[in-house]
Amino acid sequence: MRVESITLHRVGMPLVRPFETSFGRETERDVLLVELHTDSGVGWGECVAGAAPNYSSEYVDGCAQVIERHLAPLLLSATAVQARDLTGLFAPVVGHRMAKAALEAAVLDAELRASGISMATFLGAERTEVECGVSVGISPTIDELLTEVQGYVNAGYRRIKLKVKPGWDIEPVRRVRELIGADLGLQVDANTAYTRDDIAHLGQLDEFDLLLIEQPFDEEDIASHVELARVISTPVCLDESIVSVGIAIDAIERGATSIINIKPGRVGGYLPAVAIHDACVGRGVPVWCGGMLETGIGRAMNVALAALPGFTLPGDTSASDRYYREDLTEPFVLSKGRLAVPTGPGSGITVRTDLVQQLALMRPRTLRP
Ligand code: OSB
Ligand code: MG
Repeated sequence: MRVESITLHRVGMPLVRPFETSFGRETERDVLLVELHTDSGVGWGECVAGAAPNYSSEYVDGCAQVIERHLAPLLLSATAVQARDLTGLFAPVVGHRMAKAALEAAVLDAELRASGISMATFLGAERTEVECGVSVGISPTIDELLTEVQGYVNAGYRRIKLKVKPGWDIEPVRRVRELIGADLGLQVDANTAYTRDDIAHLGQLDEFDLLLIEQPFDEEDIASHVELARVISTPVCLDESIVSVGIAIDAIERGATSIINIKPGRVGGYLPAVAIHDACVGRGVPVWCGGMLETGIGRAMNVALAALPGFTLPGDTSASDRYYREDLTEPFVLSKGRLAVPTGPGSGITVRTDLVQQLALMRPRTLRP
């Protein structure tokens, strides 16, 4: 396949409600989309970077620039390219995994559409639907949190994830556990908001029978996660720290993490995500599919990934209406707490280019050889 042009779109997607984490509050998702034209058809990819570099060092403007100046020229100069060649092709650019992943997704989509194979089949999916959880932001009050959680329980979500931070942890978790009862899965995500000094404090979470505690400490601080895992019974799960298969294996072997959140954008793409999945399966470590408030474009591929056999915990693969009033694709609709894995070629969805245009934050930029 030869890439003829790469068009970068920037879309402002209003969220149905603000999403607050320990690192910030978002009311609109600023999304970078990649539209690839090749000699065998079109492909789309979504970049998961946020507007500000507060979840990871990557952010939307930076991704757009590294794609435009460094990655697109490599892709546009390749005479024949497949998704599996991209790690090598992009190797001269250090890091910038979210930018690389957006291009990888578009290449995969184009390549699979051209050969009539679904993303799910290509990645090795074994299920036709996936169990869904929902990630619940920090609320102004516990009462508002309980109302929001009750809405998700009523909608059928299979597990609840609460965002926590110092000052918003033990009490909200206690009240939500009381509300949802003992049988529904509950977990927390701190997005690096704690330090090693908080280990005893975090131990208080053990009484709530949580599925896991996600990334309490800094992304580069594997050692503190090892310390925490030694003293609490709640499993420790890493998100931000896991940027490659090598780091995943190291963190597992050191005892820092016993469950891994896999986000394709964070690890450089769907193929690296599958490599981490395989490494985890080989070591008996369960994985689940994280989310970055994706539109239907990224969601379709995440749902395909989440259908692989090692994804044994419900993911942050929620329905379109948990995020957006109108999605950029046909909506993903929850049915009995599950989403159906798309079956069509490539990601299987149809991009609503009218909406991409309507919500555009800038004029699309087309890059050619
Ligand atoms: O840490 O998992 C996270 C959203 C943006 C950045 C980081 C995270 C999240 C979520 C939302 O938790 C997951 C989703 O529903 O897409
Ligand atoms: Mg997380």
